[in-house]
Amino acid sequence: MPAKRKPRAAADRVTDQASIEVLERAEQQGASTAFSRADEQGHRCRFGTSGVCCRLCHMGPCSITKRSPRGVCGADAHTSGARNYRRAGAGGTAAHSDHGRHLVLLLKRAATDPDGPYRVKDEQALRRSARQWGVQERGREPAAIAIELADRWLSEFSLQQGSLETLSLAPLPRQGLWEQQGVAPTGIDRQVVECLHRTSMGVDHDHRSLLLQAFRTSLADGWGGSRIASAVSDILFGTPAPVRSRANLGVLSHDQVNVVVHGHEPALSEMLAAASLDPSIRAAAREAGASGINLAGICCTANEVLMRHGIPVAGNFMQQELALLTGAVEMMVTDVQCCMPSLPEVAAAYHTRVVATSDLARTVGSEHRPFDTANAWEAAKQLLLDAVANYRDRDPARVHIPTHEQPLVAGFSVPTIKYMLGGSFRASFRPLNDAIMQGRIRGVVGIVGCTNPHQQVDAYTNILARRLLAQDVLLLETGCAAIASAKDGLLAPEAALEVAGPGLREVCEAVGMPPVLHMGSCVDNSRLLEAASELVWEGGLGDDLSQVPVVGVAPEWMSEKAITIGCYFVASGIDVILGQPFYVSGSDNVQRFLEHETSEIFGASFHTCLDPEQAAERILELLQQRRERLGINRKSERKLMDMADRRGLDGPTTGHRGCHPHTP
Ligand code: SF4
Ligand code: MSK
Repeated sequence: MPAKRKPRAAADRVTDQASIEVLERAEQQGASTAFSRADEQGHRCRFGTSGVCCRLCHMGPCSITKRSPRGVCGADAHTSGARNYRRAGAGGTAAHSDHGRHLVLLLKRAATDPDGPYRVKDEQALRRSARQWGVQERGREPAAIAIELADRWLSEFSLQQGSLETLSLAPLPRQGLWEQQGVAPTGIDRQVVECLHRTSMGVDHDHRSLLLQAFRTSLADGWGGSRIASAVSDILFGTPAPVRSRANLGVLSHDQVNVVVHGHEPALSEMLAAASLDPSIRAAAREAGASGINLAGICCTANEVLMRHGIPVAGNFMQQELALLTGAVEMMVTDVQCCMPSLPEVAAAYHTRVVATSDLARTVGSEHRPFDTANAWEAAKQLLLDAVANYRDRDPARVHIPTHEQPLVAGFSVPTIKYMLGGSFRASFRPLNDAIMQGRIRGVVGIVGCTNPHQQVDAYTNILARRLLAQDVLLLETGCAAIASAKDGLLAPEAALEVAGPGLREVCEAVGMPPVLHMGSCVDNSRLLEAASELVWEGGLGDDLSQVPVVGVAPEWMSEKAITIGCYFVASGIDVILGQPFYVSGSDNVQRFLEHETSEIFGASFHTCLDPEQAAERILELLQQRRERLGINRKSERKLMDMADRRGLDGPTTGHRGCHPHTP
């Protein structure tokens, strides 16, 4: 048994004052949290963290060490490390892509049942997707387009041969590279199944072959399942546009019924957002003695309803238990992914009800009320009425809501960014490309991913974000990392502009764009690929994603989904910085492949930087290297470009919009 670690003080576990307050109280009360359990777990098992523990068959488990360098079957550390890595990546692809599948099925249901609770909310988004995926849209009714598109997308999951159609949304040179390297994925489901098959006992043992399959499967998610999920969400619920809101535990209310949505899939939370405005529900809340209903979110369900409705965010991943520990939550509604099994136990100390609403996700101790999209409206209203009824059981003496919250602006989809940069008639990335070429902006960095109790929550993300902004780097953020920045005040445009370097500030002020753009949930990392592709098509920054000055960072990741996201970024040609290492250190071959050989294959690789300052340095180096290769390594004076200049950008090495066959 590993020795317990000395418990860390609340201020060493979390960064923001709201979380420190709640955690200190929880510790005084002896409440168990993921923080205390991480300490109780002690030092993490070195077989597990180095990737050399194999449990794939019942001749094992085998621990591969210097003294016993092979498992019972003969698998060495390289086979074991690569198999474990690939299985984790398959889990990530399965999670995000299944989210996408559920949404496609919902789109089909909405299109075929005009009297049902869901409908196409954003016809422009539908027609945009139709053009991108090559579905005839002119002269057709939205329902017909939606049905054909949904069928097209469903076949991306079940495709048995040939490459995914959605790969055609990537720049052409990248598509060619994937074909040439044999990593262009076929059907999303088939990729996941193949991962499980190839990693079962006695099948694929070559670490290169195993790892290439990991990248292939991840591409099926990033350009397939996740990209489809974001597209359908926009069609059904609206393309995000800038919206003001607030973040941190202070958004919970003393005098309203607090309902917290948590998880990932937006189908129910969208209905809850609508139902929370229903006069009958608000009247019920008043009758119960509350002044209204306060809907708030945790994790990526929070990001979904924030992006489209401005619903406030109570917190990110490591704040899910803390929200309950305020004693002020009437109901937490969970769907799938990142919802800790500890929630019902934490809630049991208060009046809080935890309701699990997905058939996929039961948790012992929570109420299981699977949600049927056919009567979504009634289900959402009933959940809110039950939360209202629970308000009377709140014990004000046990409530502690921290006062801390931060204002924010979120809601930056790619069409919105284009609109901000160019207006409705000339929506384009041109001003951003020009600013990067002139050196006013050094590059673009995507900060994504989770929070992790083994790190001081949010600290890495926030230190890094501030360093990069000061160095004129534009930040695109998603998931729990975006919530970390929100709590740090960096999603308030005025505050972020104060931190930004002079070049970035000048550009952002000129075009009216904040320097940190919250682009959505972790499934919306596909939007970062979309934005990077726009930089390529706009011209002047190379003709492939491996050339544009863009880097991805997962500072405090913990989920298998982060492995998948990292892999599809790297396979797309975007370097990725990890704040937490992969569990592969037991195999130098696997490590070398991920950190070096990928560079030769994809033009990008993984870089582990445990320290945010070191990460900032590495990122600036990587951006600089790309700038040097593009020949834009010097800051130039601003020059307004005329048509002749712009035509000059369409040379053979600059890339142009024509690279993308379906670009509208
Ligand atoms: Fe051991 Fe091989 Fe079985 Fe893994 S697959 S548990 S290394 S015998
Ligand atoms: S919720 S996967 S903790 S980002 Fe998407 Fe946050 Fe990571 Fe879950």
